[in-house]
Amino acid sequence: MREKLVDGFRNNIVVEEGLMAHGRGEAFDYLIGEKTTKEALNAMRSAVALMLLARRPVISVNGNVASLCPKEMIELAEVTSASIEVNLFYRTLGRELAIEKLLASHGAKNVLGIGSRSSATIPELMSERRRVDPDGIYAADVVLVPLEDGDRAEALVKMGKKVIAIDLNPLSRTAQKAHVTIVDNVVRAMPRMVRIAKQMKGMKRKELQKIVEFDNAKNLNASLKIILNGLVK
Ligand code: PTJ
Repeated sequence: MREKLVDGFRNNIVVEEGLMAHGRGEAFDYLIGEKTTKEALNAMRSAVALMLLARRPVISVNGNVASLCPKEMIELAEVTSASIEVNLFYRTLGRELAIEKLLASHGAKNVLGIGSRSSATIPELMSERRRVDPDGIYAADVVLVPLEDGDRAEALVKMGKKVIAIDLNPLSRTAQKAHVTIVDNVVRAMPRMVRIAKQMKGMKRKELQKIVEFDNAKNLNASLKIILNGLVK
């Protein structure tokens, strides 16, 4: 993972802050035992059901996600019929184009959010992440935001979108504000979600609606307990 991120950094895909964010994630990953927990799996099931039920699901991609798991992320988009949008906190056109090229080399066809395509604005958000694609995040009903900063997760919720987060820190603002939070490493969560999506794809909407039902606060507390127990042990 570190090598992929350093490569991404050298190729203008990952930013310095992304390397730091990874270090924070690693610390939490050690504490949850570097494995997918039952709680994370429950959250993934609810998240995938939400995506399959959505009218316009979108996966938001930043530098870290593009470097760590491009293939699996594209596969998840395909299975759930989601759009892929590049949306960067530290936005530069050069980085957007580098990420678009990387995703295209893994088979992504129509990557949203590049350059002037991001002409819509998320209200109340000051960072560069406020600029979004009118055909992507702006119009989405469900947005998957792996490895996110808290402000935008909160702003998307305020816009009435269902937000799914993948974040190793159950206490982060993103984790706390999202409707469904998967406390797991993005490199384990993405392929697992692909498998779950393939299994669920044939299910009736009613069955999926039952799976969507999910208590995020309860699940986050359970994830936090795993971390605390890890520390005690
Ligand atoms: O590529 P950009 O310009 O959009 O910038 C991306 C970063 C990651 C720098 C930006 O979104 C950012 O600053 O994010 P934060 O606020 O540092 O939040 C990142 C969160 O992801 C933290 O809570 C980390 O614990 C968590 N995290 C880090 N690595 C992983 C992770 N969660 C899941 N899987 C990981 N591999």
